Amino acid sequence: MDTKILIIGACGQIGTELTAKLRATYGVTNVIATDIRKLNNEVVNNGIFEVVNALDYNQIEHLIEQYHITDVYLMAALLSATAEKNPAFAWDLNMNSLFHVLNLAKAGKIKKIFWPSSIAVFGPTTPRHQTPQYTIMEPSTVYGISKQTGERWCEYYYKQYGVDVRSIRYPGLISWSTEAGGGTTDYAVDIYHKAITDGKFTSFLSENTELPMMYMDDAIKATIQIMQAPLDQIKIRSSYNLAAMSFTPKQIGAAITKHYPEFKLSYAPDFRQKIADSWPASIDDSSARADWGWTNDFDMTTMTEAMFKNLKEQVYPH
Ligand code: AKB
Repeated sequence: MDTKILIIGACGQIGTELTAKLRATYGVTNVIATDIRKLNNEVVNNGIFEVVNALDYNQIEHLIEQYHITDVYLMAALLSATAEKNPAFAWDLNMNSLFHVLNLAKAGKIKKIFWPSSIAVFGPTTPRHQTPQYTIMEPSTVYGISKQTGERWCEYYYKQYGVDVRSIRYPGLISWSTEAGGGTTDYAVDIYHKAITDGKFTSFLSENTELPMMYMDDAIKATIQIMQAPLDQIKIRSSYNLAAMSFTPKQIGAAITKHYPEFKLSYAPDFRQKIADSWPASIDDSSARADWGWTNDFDMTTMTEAMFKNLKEQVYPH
C-alpha cells in the first residue's frame, strides 16, 4: 500500500519544514497537511491542507478515512515555556491528541505514528552530561511531564496492541524559515535574527547555560529516517535520545561574532532559566546511532553559516 501521510500541526516550527520535505519525498498528493490555523504560507498554499483541531477525534478519523492515510505525524503541542503558563490546556492538548492517534492505530485505521518527545523528559535529578538513554527521569515542567507520560503510553500501546509508534527526544531546534514558539531553547533561534536586524541581543538564559541543540535539517532527516527504518531496527518504543551539538549562549554569541564582529550580547534570565537548569547539558544518543543509523550533518559552526546564508538570502534579502 502506498504511504499516505497526515501531518497534525503542520504550520509549527517543525511541521513547516517537515511538510515540505515529506511532500518532496512522497509526492504532493500523498501528504495532507493540517493545522488549527490556516496561515497564508507554503504549507497551506503548496499542497493539500485542511484545518484540524488535534483534540477532535472525529475530525481526525474522518480525514484518515477520506484520504486513506497510513502514517500520522503528530506535531501539535504546547512547548515548555507556554505550557507553564497554561498547565491544564497543555496537559489536555499534549496528552489527548496523542491518545487520539494511538487509539486510531489500535483500531487498525493507520499503520504508523511519529510522535515527538523532548529532552524535557529529563529533570533536575538526571545526570546532566552525556545523559544516557535509560536514566533517572523526574521532569519538573508540565511539558516534560506530558512528554514523559506520552513516552510511557507509546511503549504501552506498542507492547499491548502492536501499535507501530516511533519517537525521538528532540533537543532545542534551530531553523531559519519558521519562528520558534513557546520553548526554552528559542533564544538560539532569535539570536540569529537579531544579529542581522539589530546587531545586539538579550538572552533570556544566562551566559553559561549549556543545552543540547540541533539544526532543523538534521531534525527533519532523523524524523523521516526513523519512520522509514525497517521494523526490527526500532528497538526502543518510548523515545530515542538524539544529539548533534551542545552550546551556551556565550558560545553561540562567539560563533555569531565571527560573522558580525560588532554583535553585542547581554543577559537577562527570566522564568525560563529554571526550566533550562532542569535539563541536560548534553545527550548520549548512541542507541539511535546503533539501531537505525542516525548521524548528524551540522555542528555549531556549519549551522551558523547555514543560518546566516538562508536568513540573508530568504528572510532579509536587503
Ligand atoms: C522547548 O524548549 O520547549 C523545546 C524542547 C526542547 O522540547 N524546544
